Amino acid sequence: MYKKIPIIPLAVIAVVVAAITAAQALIIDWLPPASTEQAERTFGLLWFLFWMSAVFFVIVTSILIYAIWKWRATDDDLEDGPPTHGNTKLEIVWTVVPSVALVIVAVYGYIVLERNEAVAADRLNVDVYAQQFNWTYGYPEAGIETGTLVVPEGRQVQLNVRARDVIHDFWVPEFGIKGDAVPGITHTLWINPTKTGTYPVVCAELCGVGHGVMRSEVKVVSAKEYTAWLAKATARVKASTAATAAAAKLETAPGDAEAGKTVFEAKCSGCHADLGKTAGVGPAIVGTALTTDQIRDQIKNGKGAMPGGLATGTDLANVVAFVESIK
Ligand code: HEC
Ligand SMILES: [Cu+2]
Repeated sequence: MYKKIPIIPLAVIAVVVAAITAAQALIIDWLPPASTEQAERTFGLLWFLFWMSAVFFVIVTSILIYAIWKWRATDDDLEDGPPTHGNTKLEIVWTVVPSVALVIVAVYGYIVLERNEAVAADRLNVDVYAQQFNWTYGYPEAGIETGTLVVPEGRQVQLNVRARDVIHDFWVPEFGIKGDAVPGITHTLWINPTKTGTYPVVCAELCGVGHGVMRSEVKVVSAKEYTAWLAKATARVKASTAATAAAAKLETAPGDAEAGKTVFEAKCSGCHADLGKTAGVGPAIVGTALTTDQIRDQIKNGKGAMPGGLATGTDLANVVAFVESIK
């Protein structure tokens, strides 16, 4: 009833199909170089899945090609095929083989997931903030924020991915990780960088008109370089915080109305005529209902047609004192 298996033609077809399958897999550079332990494991699993599928693909495709070529019905053949009953042996084989294959893949996949998400006690915590259309990175232990993600090689990094507006997706192809940034949710990812270098951070979730340019960079540096970078970044943030605090202190210190008058004549008289007594481009200031804080805020930040930043520091404190003195 069954024809003998045509071993030789089938083998020839299989060799050709296998060669084409292997060539497209090997010639094209499908994956970026893995630069974390997670990427090494994930890419390994991916290739294992591919080669396993390739084996089945070659078997099925070769039989299909042979059947189409050899057993094709002629144009005038309108008969039904001969009725055949199932083949128990064959059915057992095509049930057991895929089942075993699936179990192998499931176990391998589980092992990769388990190892990729094994949390190290000495891990470095970094907050990743996605926002239309850029990325910011916070180092909670150091209290700083940066625009480029810098992480040390050889130490686990925990990325706490969050969104400040809409849904984004944090993706570093070389790291082999990708995670949605969803408002209200913290998505945790772990990486163990193994290769120093600079890699792209890509937003992988359509998030608005600027989505295509929502890129950033991550630098993997040696542990020593990381410590040096962190110290420098922390010092810079401290210095600018101190400068801002010092400026705020100057602005809010009690001002000298007499010195403020000079500032007013130089910076304000163009719009507030007659030392603020009558209206020019701006209204008369004498008798203003604004509080001291409101006056300071108005001069600092501007309002309507009045530009901000005309007086800063001690000048600001003095001109506020002057406006107060003519209230
Ligand atoms: C370019 C013109 C211009 C200059 C220069 C300018 N102002 Fe004004 N100022 C305005 C205008 C216009 C308003 C009204 C703004 C509004 O409420 O929309 C205003 C409003 C104010 C008010 C609020 C008055 C009120 O009662 O609401 C104060 C106080 C004031 N100016 C102080 C100053 C001081 C002090 C300076 C100098 C450091 C200054 N302005 C320089 C145009 C100017
Ligand atoms: Cu996006």
